[in-house]
Amino acid sequence: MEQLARLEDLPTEYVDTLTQKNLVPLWPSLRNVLPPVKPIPNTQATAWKFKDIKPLLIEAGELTPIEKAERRVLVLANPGHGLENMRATSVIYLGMQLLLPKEWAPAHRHTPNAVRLIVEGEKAYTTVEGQKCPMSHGDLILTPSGLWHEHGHDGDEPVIWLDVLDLPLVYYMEASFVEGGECQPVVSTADKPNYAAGLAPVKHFVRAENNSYPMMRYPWSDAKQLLIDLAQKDAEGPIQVAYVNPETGEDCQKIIGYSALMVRAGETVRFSPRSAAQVFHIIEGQVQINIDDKQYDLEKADTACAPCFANIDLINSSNQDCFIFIADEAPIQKKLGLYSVRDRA
Ligand code: 1HN
Repeated sequence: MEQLARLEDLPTEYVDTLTQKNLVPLWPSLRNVLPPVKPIPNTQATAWKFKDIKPLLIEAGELTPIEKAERRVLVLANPGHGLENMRATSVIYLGMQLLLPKEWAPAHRHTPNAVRLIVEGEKAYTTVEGQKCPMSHGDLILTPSGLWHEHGHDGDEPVIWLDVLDLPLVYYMEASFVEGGECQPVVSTADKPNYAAGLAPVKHFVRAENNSYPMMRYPWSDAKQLLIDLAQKDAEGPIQVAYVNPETGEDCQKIIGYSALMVRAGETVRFSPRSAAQVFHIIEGQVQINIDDKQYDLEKADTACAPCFANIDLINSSNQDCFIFIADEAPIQKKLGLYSVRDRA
């Protein structure tokens, strides 16, 4: 492609006049906003070790009472976006949250969608629109856009979880805001439908918009068992299951996709380059992740992110199966017609 003229090639006076009139010449920036062949991501391959995060999070628990934090979180920030912008990718926010015994993180609702993936500890819970969801290791709990949620803790050890939000995108769209409230009344969940039965209600009246989130808590024990069953049937990998809305079979949230991947002992999973950036969080086991020319050894509770169109290998050279939680930007990219997958170089 032709090299285009630079800003410095224009007379300073002319550029100054443009600036005064709120005008900008396109051609010096055209190759930046439309790079040839593939995007030039700000997102850098980055890994965060839980053994680095945990002591700092526990220290945050000593330094800042929950009343002064509301949510006691250390954000996993990608240096390629500038740490202060609190992004793991251009769409995905990641944070590790600490709740100490008897603490309570008050109810609020906001426009960004969130999920929690429980990392450590027992007997904390998230209440979503009155539905109390117990938190155990590896469980996924949804708090979709606009739904009230709060966290409490009845146990006697610290509880830590990974928050994943579409905050960077929603904030960029100038659509991010919160409303605060009081404690929510807890409603009974006894009459909640059991979607594990493989049945869903037939909708006799088509609603203008189906905005429902029928399932808020995805227990890890169920997801893990499904992966193990699939692995027994399928000699060829990769063994991966998506967290879906059980009524529609679609992605469980609208912007970020969530899935669980099993990398069996001795197995290597090679991902084709794709337009959506991805986040990997180790639920159980250990794995080496190669993201283009970077290599990280990930253990339980470690987290890494990979930019768009990266060549990604997950190598499990241990003798234990590895289970990985994945968040990616595919749902929003598919809705916008931007999603693509390429062959490995
Ligand atoms: C939020 O609501 C929570 O409810 C955690 O636990 C992290 C980060 C940004 C915006 C809202 C929570 C958050 C958040």
